Amino acid sequence: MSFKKFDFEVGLPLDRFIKKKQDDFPYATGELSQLLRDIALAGKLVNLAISKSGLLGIEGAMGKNNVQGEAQQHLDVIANDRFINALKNGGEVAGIISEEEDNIIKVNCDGKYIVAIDPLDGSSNIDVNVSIGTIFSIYRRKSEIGGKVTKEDVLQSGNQQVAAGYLLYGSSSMLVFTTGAGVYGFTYEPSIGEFFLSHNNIQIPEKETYYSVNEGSYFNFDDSIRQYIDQCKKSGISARYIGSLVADFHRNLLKGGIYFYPRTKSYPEGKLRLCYECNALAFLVEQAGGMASNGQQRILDIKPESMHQRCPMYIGNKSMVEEVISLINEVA
Ligand code: AHM
Ligand code: MG
Repeated sequence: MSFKKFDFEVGLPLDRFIKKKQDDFPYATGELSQLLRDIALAGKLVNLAISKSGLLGIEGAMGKNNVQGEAQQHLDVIANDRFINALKNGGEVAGIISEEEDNIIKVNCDGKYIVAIDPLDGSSNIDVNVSIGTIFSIYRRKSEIGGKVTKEDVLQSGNQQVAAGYLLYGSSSMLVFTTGAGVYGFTYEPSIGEFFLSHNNIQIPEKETYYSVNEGSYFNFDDSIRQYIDQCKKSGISARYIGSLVADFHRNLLKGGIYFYPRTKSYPEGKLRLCYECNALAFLVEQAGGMASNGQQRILDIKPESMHQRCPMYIGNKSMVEEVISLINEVA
């Protein structure tokens, strides 16, 4: 399926954008538009919680009380609750899978959509004021409306996504998403509580600006990956690694580069989760003219076998992803 890409006026509020673009959405019934609004609303609430976390004492470990004697909650638990509640209240969603929950969350048997979400990604950065994010994928359900959500509904390949995106909680907070017709970025204006279009039809630059990988694991990577890293260094490509997938991905999407999390000795399948981390970013990067692979095949074509399955990921500029894949094949 391919849809027309449009250039919109920068500064357009998210709601107006969604309304204008509705005709371009697959299944233009308005429900997907509403679902995106629900996600944006939960994103605002999470943004608020993050910006106050130091004051409210919710950034620390659970089991302690905050300064007001209230039980503290981890921000990732808060984020999970905010998104689940927003999606429950919205009514468009039949089922959710979340990094924070072992099982499928059954929401509304009359809902048409399935959401896969990592409510707050970048756990090592949550407590230290470094950018973190939310990642989401939206699918049409496969089972009949009115019935129970099935495994088949939640274990769809990434190429079945009807929309996907992320929220980045950083120096500015942003919502970036695609519905299969280009990638659009909205910056949050907290004083009036609105997202405005700031990044129109994002395309990843061809320039190989950055490589992003946790080099602390260098000696735990396969030879091919070590060779690729050495090659990046010899070419003088700058290294950038935050350890927050959304922030690392967002920077490379705007500046050009590759992010990768290969298999390691501790993570033989890689660390990242296919259903609610890799697929959404793979959809976005392809829409932006880039590429995402697990080293063997296109991320979007992998058929998930379980909800929390992990997968190696190489994502970013086509030229860089192709180069690392060819080394993986050569050295294997
Ligand atoms: P999380 O879902 O527990 O936060 O783990 C995913 C995160 C990604 O945001 C990040 O890219 C990666 O883990 C960093 O891992 P590492 O610390 O091993 O480099
Ligand atoms: Mg995560």
